[in-house]
Amino acid sequence: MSRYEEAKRKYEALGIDVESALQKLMNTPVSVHCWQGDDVTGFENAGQALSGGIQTTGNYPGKATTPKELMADLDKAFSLVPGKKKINIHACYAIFENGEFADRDALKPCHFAKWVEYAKARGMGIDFNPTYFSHPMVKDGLTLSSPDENVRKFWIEHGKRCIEIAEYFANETGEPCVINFWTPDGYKDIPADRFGPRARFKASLDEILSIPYDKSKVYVTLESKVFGIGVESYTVGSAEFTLTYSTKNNITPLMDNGHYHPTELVSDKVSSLLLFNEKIALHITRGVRWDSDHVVILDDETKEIAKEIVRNDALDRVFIATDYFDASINRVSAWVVGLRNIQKALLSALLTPNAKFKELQDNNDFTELMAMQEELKTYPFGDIWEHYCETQGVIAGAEWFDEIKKYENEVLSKRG
Ligand code: RNT
Ligand code: ZN
Repeated sequence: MSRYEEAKRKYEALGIDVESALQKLMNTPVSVHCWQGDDVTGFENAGQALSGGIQTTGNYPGKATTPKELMADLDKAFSLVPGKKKINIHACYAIFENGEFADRDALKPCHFAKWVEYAKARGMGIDFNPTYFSHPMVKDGLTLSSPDENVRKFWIEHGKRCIEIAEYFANETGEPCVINFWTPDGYKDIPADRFGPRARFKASLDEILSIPYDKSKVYVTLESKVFGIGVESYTVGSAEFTLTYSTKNNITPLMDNGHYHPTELVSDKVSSLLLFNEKIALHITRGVRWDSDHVVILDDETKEIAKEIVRNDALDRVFIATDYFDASINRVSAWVVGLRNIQKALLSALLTPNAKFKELQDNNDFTELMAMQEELKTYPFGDIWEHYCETQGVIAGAEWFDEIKKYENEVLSKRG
């Protein structure tokens, strides 16, 4: 009997249907953030530093600086990760040709035709993000909540243009497009008026969402945040604001697990949001003491988030996306490690006797629940994982890293 067969029997003895777990996993899309590949730089070449209170640290050689390089790096990463993927891009990754340029308030679908071509050739959908940072029209750290009407107008227009582009992605790829709104708006120090900026943000969002779009193809999500670098005291798009706005306006709330106070856990929030929303969205990341966007590892919180999705039968109600950026290590490897870990976390949740565990909880049998949960941790998960990778045509074991070394030698190290 193969190691897989043996492992499968063990899980089956717990009442788990392993084949169906693998089937579910391979059909669950994970939206892969393109911005890990170039430290959130994009292609506008406007010489703008990364702003918005987010930061990449590190200077590992080989960063992608052209669409061609970024796409090649994405391909390398995709080849080492099992499961269904979508590609998640930001507006600042527009691809201009023949010396053409369009500012953020004038972006058109044609500026993303190359991404559509890329996605179609790989049978992938595309998710999208308007870019409300790294731009001279971010005035005093503000965009949609700015007291300056011209600033607000510019960014409202950007939002509208991006919704149009999102619909174009959905139409072209045949897969719905999740478009996430996140703005860095906030203040470094204690504000004198908290209400005004939020009222302006609300009005700006209302205006953006007033344009017609096909809600069966375009899912608008709104991401909250607690603070950013240089924006420590007040964030306009706080958790209360974005949750209430999303629910009231029938859009989708997005939680990034780096965007809460360190003892707050997104895994605990998923169930509440699922009760009140048809769909919810996640940015999976790893904050180390702050919203540092370290590479996702197979830690307890990542596994707990996966459990909440799986045991609430919500794999088709949660838009799962990655969002981290580490410039201190090989960027392709960073993608692969984080994405494999999300697959592993989901698989591990799928290989859990969730119904049985719920029953133990409801019967107040916390002794057995603890004993069983701890026993499960040393079940032969790795054998199922390896089998899953093999069926997906992806290197199962640590040898995937040889591919990274090869790619670094042959491609990344040759970049200026
Ligand atoms: C920032 C948010 C946001 C960005 C991306 C680049 O704190 O997490 O999602 O990381 O839009
Ligand atoms: Zn995020």
